[in-house]
Amino acid sequence: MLQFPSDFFWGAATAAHQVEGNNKHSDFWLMENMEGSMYKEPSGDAVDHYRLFREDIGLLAKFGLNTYRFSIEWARIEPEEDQFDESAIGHYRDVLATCKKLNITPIVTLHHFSSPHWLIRDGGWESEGTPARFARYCAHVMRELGTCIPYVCTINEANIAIGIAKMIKQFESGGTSAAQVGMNTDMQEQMKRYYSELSKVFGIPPLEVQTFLQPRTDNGLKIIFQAHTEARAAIREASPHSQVGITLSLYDVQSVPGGEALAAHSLQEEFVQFLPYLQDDDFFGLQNYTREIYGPEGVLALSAETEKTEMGYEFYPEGLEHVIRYVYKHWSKPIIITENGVATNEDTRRIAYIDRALEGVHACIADGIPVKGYMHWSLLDNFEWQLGYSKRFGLIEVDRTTQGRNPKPSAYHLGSIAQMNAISKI
Ligand code: GCO
Repeated sequence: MLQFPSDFFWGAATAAHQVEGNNKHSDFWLMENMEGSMYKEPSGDAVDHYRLFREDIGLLAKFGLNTYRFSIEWARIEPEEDQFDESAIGHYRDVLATCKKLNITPIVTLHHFSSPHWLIRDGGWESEGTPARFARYCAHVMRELGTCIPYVCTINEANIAIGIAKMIKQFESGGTSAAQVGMNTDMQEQMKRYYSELSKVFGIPPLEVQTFLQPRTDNGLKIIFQAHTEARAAIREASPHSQVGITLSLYDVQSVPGGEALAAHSLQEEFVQFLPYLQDDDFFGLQNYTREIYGPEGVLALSAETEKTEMGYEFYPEGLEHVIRYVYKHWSKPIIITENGVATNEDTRRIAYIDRALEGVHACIADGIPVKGYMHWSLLDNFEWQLGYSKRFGLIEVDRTTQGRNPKPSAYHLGSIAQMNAISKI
């Protein structure tokens, strides 16, 4: 058995909008429910985690895991600008209390893709006012709940806009990449309709609609950097003991001869350019799902024989080890794997993915890399954004007609690895 450090965080992750249900004050709610929505289906009740969180965290503990990464929903805490909802704070206080009761360490994310719709009406993620607004919300949460939050991530996948811009460019130039499988076809027409409807529902001109999951201008990128640094300062002031970080989504970037420059450019854009803004962070949240191989013309298409996940990504758990080693070249503070997982309907493949990914994590730790925890994405099958409920990332299956939970063997598998490590230390 692989021996991990005794204080290793073994966990699973969720994001509020993907599991809670009825996140009605968020931008996503408007986008999912509007005419001509690009969403496969609306999130609706999701998997009712807002009501069933006790059961879900109870299951996580029962599997043998010791950490739960979840997000607090800005649109619930501050449904209208500067109006904070005490009942939403109370809800998350209960979630944190449940973790405490079950000896589960919470890792809290303060922004996981969705934003309050008022923020978008006011310029969203291209507005100079957004960093201060985000920091004010973070300060409020941390003043209220910080004593129960040991680890906090400001922004989830702060680099996602770069990946989205790349995906759109590749799509337009007729290329293919793992990331774009699952996107709707006829993209330009859809985008036109989408933007005109967006404009209607947000009540602002189409080009002013700037949600988080859109390509960013250089100015928008600066706003993200600033949102993180201002939030970090606000969190430290409100809750000095909480460890602060960010999460970035990173492919294992590889190249074949002729693709080296493009691969290096990709790493620069998606990772290296963020580093100056993270120097004061306490940890780095690393998220990885697969690899991308660059050739002279861009990302190579996957061959027909390649094993693919439900997302159309290459099944490649070894990517995690490679990305950890790459990050460590630039980052010597603690690393937490805040997401890693696979969309599949064959749970045996999830088990294989977990085992192979953990072998890589273990090898990194053995080489002295400070990896402090592994959060599997995801605790529950959930709302995979534009792709709706069709992608199964969960350790727990959910019957959305009854909201009944059915843990998969992979849940017990991951939990038993955690448990064996805990027991062997006694
Ligand atoms: C992300 C998000 C998650 C996704 C997951 C699977 O990484 O995009 O953090 O919300 O659901 O990655 O695609």
